[in-house]
Parts: sequence; C-alpha cells; structure tokens
Amino acid sequence: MVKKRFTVFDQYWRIRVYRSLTFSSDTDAMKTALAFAAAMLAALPAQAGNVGIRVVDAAGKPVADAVVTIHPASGVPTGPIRFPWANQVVQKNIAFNPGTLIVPVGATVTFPNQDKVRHHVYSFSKPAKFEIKLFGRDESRSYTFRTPGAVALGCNIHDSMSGFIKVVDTPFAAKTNATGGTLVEGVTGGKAKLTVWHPRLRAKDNEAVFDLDVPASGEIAKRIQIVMR
Ligand SMILES: [Cu+2]
Repeated sequence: MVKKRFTVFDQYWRIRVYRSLTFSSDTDAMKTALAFAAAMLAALPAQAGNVGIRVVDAAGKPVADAVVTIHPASGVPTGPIRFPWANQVVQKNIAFNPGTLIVPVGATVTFPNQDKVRHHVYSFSKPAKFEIKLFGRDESRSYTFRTPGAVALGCNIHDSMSGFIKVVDTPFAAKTNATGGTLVEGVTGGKAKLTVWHPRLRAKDNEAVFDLDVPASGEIAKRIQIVMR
C-alpha cells in the first residue's frame, strides 16, 4: 500500500471542500466569521473616553442649560439608559424645576406640585402632546415619554412658566452648567456625532450637530460655538 502525502495544494482543497460542506456558501462562512469577531470584540473591555464640552454663544459667552448628546458611530450601548438624576419636574414658586430635564426615552416623569396654587401642565410638542391638571400642594401626576425629542412645557394658569424635557436615546447625555461646561463620561471610543440642543439655538429643531473623535481612554475637551436667537 502506497501512503500518499498531502501537498499544500491538497490541503487547500480539503479546506475548501470542508467549508463548502459546513457552510452553504462562502458568504455564510464570512458572516459566521464576522459574527464571531464581533462577539469577541463585544467581550473585550469597552474602550471609552471622557468628553468635556464647553458651549458658548457667538459672542463667546457661556450657554447654560444646553443639552449635549453623543451618538457613537458604532451605535449606543444596548440596555436601559439611566441617569443619576430623578425623572421629575417639580412645580415650585410658580416655576418648573429643573427648567430643563434630560430623560431616557420611555421614562415616566412625575410632576409634583409643591406650590399652594394649582398648575395645569401641558405640551403641544410633537414628541409628546399632553396635558395634566394638577391640583393643590403635594399632589403629583406622571407622563411617559416614548419618543425622542424636545418637549416644551407650559402652564395654562401661569403664562410665565416655561420648562423643557429633552427625551434622549443615548446614555451619553448631559446639561451644561452656568459656565457652559459639562463632562460626558465613559463614551464609547471612536467617531461620533455630538448634538447640542438649546431652546434658543438658532437652527432647525434648535439643535446643531458636530463630528467628534472620542479617545479610547483619557479625556478630550471641545469648545462648541452656537448661534442663539
Ligand atoms: Cu402654573
């Protein structure tokens, strides 16, 4: 009996045959390989950086209460979005507090009334049209926000009352402080879109979008200039 040694060429074809038996086509094999690679990448510790933002107006003055959101090109992380603040807008001293609240899409927001007078909260905004008749002190009602976007709050009784709820679909969101600054921590590294929203920002939907390169570790600082009404 003659023992035949396989050449490299033979082995190549053996692999080709094996693959064609295992997978219906090379495309399927490729898809499986890519899915495996993606799973391996997902298992690695996330490469993430911190993004420091400073929002200023055309004159270079700080813009407070601007909402900054970041959407990584690779997609936002899966799972529920949680912020360290309460999904709550208090009515106190005939005002909404906070004046601008960021909530994750799907959040139920409570509207406790801490005033002695009645309020009647409403919104005509496209992402959430609703009205809540609030009565008396320490009574509360809630509303669930199911569509991302900006919601302007008003009160039927007090015209001076104005508030905003920004419903977001990314965990990378923050509001600027009195100095126009904010820090978004643990943002997925790589290319991303940075969106700045403010009720007086002069642009479609009151928002401006910028390209962003998020470092895989460490921190970057970005100054954003916007035009206000
Ligand atoms: Cu009111």
